[in-house]
Amino acid sequence: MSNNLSSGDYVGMSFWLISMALVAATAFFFIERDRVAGKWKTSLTVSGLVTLIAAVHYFYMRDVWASSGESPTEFRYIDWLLTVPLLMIEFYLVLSAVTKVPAGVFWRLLVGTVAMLGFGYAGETGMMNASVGFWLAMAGWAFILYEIFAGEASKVAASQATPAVQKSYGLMKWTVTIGWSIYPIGYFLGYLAGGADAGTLNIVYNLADVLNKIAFGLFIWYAANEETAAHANR
Ligand SMILES: *C/C=C(C)/C=C/C=C(C)/C=C/C1=C(C)CCCC1(C)C
Repeated sequence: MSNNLSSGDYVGMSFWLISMALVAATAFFFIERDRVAGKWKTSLTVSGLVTLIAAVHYFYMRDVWASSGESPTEFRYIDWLLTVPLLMIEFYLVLSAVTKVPAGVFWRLLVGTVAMLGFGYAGETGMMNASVGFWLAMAGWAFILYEIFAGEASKVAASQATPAVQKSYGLMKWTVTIGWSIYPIGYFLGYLAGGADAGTLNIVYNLADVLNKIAFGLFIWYAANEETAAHANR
């Protein structure tokens, strides 16, 4: 058993690279928080918390991988359990920075996220039949997608958000659709379609996290900047 990276362990290296990118992103979001208008600070704090929580998990995940060559499923799910609800709540925060948003939006996003992850974990660890867990988790994801594409959140965004917020909302929404689809595909291949190569799966998850955690935060940072500049008295 070794906790070091061996040359040629590209999966281990991707864990290490992403860990560092997450640390840097955390510093960036926390420093930039100082520069944006007051009502944007919470969104940037949450972006920084997401990358901070993920960075710490990545250090541990890399160790699991480097020492055993196994997928760090437990750490991934604990990371998701903390970061995914925070990412979802960003939709509420971003809209709240420019308009009044009904509390139901916040709760529906949270409930959909928790259901998605809870059923996914139950299915993946054998507490529940793997396909039943998968489909229930998919229903949780569909519920979230409905809210942000056609539900109250989307209506608030379309009718009351500024152009910069609409742009960032759109990018966030497509990230949750396309970027997030990587995880159920991985689950499907790994548990329902006869198994996937653990190394490939981990590299794909690691790259997906760059989009879903770091780029997602940058989309919010973009709106925060535009709105801060638009309201600056110069
Ligand atoms: C930063 C980490 C993120 C954004 C992780 C997101 C994870 C998901 C969207 C997982 C979704 C799942 C399904 C939709 C069905 C199968 C079970 C899951 C939990 C893999």
